[in-house]
Amino acid sequence: MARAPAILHLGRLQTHMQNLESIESKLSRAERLSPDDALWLYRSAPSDWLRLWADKTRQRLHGDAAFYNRNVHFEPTNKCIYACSFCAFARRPEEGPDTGAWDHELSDLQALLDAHPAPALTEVHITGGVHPDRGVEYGEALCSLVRDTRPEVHVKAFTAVEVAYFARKSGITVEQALERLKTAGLASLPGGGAEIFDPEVRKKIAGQKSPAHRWLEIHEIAHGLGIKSNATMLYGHVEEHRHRVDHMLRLRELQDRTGGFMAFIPLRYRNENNALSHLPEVSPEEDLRNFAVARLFLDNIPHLKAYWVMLGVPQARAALHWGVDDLDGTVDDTTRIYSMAGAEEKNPAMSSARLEEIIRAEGRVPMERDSLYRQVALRSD
Ligand code: V47
Ligand code: SF4
Repeated sequence: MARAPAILHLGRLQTHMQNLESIESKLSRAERLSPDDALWLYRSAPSDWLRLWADKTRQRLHGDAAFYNRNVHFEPTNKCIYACSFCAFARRPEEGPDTGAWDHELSDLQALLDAHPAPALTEVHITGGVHPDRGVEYGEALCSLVRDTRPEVHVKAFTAVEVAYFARKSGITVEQALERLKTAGLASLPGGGAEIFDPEVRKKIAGQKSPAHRWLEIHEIAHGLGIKSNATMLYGHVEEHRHRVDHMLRLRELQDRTGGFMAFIPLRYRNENNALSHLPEVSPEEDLRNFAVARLFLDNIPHLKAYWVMLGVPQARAALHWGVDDLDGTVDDTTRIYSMAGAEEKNPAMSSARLEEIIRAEGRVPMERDSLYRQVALRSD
């Protein structure tokens, strides 16, 4: 009687070691991991081992470089026809400023640009709620304002969810909408709106908005038009590890076809002021493990970004040792999506000097990049 548990324990230990060795052997040959491997990593890989292999993989891809850029966000409106249960940012379209709803004018974008004269800025990231009255013409107006007044600034704008609505509202195809936006100055798509692709989970957290296949299709169309993009994953709410693996697998498959994704950005669910506030947030360790699994599984998306605005600076710094090579940018206190949902950074802003100092303190070489990850010529602030 007493021996059975010991034998079982030994058997489990052997299986554990075999899995570890098999995955290690794949990683040492830079061979692709299977979805089962990724699931096993989430559930069973020792944290020290995960960190080590994610770091080695990052080093193989990028050496000592850690990237950042000079960017601001413009959130044109937080009025939204959808009501994602994790979202603390959106307001109903009929709500007024007394509830915290806003609706900016084009002149507000101009004022933001004027407040950041060259060379303070290489990118403006534009995203917001899905406003019922706004079609592609509005998106074009925002893009062309940047193109006409600040041609050196890259416009990364509109999630696939916003693009889908622009097309629907204007009675055109997504391809036509993206072509028009590109002509107006759109240069890349941000990674938002992906959430979790699994239909059951998506129904619970973002049931009304574009389904997974639509998000992926819009990015595929964008890539076909020469518009690069990013991809996010909102995790740590009601999903399970298998849903994260499924999410990353769908991205990996699309990337095999197009090569259009530049960066993957895991976004840890923050639980303040939304309909899922009863859910706890994942621990900092789970957060770091998630970065590591992403680095190891997504072998064809070059960059892994720790969005410091969402994570807080200490956790973003730690993530640099778990596979991350990019910290996003200076931001300069221009986004509210995360502070409204409980992120530590209430007025997120960092100078490029501070970003560089942080990167150096973690033993890495700071590399200012443009939005397509080309190195920006060195210059002083
Ligand atoms: O899609 C909203 C997320 C995303 C919460 O492409 C939340 O470089 C956690 O995609 N807890 C939009 N996350 C932001 C985004 C992004 C951010 C930074 C860089 C890039 C890039 C893209 O924000 C949404 C959603 O997944 N989000 N609410 C929340 N409570
Ligand atoms: Fe609207 Fe985006 Fe918030 Fe969903 S996450 S409610 S689409 S602003």
